[in-house]
Amino acid sequence: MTNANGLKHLSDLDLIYSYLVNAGKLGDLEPANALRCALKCAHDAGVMIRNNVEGRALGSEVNLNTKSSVADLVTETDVAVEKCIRARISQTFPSHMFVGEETANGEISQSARSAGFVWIIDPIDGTTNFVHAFPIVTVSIALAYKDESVMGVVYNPLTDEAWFAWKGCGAYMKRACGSIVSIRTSTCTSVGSALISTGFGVAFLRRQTKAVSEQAKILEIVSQNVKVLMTGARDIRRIGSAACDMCYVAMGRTDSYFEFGVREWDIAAGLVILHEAGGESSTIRGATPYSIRGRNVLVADTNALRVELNSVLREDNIIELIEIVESN
Ligand code: LIP
Repeated sequence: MTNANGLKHLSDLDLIYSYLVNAGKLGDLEPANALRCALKCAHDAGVMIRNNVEGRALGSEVNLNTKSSVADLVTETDVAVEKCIRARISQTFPSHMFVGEETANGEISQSARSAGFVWIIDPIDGTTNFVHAFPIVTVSIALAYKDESVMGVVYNPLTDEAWFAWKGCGAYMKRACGSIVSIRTSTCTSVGSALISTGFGVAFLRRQTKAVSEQAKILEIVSQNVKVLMTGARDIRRIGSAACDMCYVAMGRTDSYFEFGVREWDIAAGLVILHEAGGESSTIRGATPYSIRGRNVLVADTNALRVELNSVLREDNIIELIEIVESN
């Protein structure tokens, strides 16, 4: 059964249990209840996002603000979507905690993270795309238990494509037509045959700060890596949503993705989906396992491609440079 928007209400389908056949209870949490809640939140958030974009075609405006720089955008819809998701989750799971880009980006203590459930939310990943109605806009919802990510849900309401995974149970995609399929990464093993996506970190490169030399160094490293791929890879893509980048690698649409400056909410859900689809992750210079609170990420379909990229891409001390820029 599909609704008018083409998104199967998985919560209405027994199918959901078939995706979680290997998932045991976590504390008092039934995985199916968490996944059903996340998919319903993603679907309802998608309606808010799609209505806003379609409303602009009829003349309504997008209410736009900036955060850390003129390139770091936030809209009323970002905040409204995150509040809506948090309210629904809190209603179902009142003891659970949140990390969210717009309303919950303060620190949660390590002891709290290690003890319970934390939902990690990016209400609109690809806000610049959303503002421009460029159709790569995703809602990203992850769940971590005792500081280990166990569930990821990513939904693009503008293409009506959704991806979801539960640790140990595989990764799946709900296609625009409504069918649900299991997904696996591609089998590319060399940079020369790879389609690779990345981001340029314009949000911190465009900050008005005194750390001009650090910004110049970041720009040099980012540009150097793009140059290496322009001559070495089959081609490069920049789609503007880290969560979607991760899902594209998970389903084999691209072979690898890397970016400096990502945040936990950008990648937490996509990382579960990518790993369940057989993908590999590390920092850009190869440190593994990748921590979702890191600031630079590289994911690939195979270990061979990841290792080759680790050897040709520069990372230098970019995290320190980002922290200097962000603290100025
Ligand atoms: C976006 C990331 C993307 C990055 C953008 C932006 P947001 O997140 O998903 O990878 O390149 O600059 O940070 O801010 O739209 O949620």
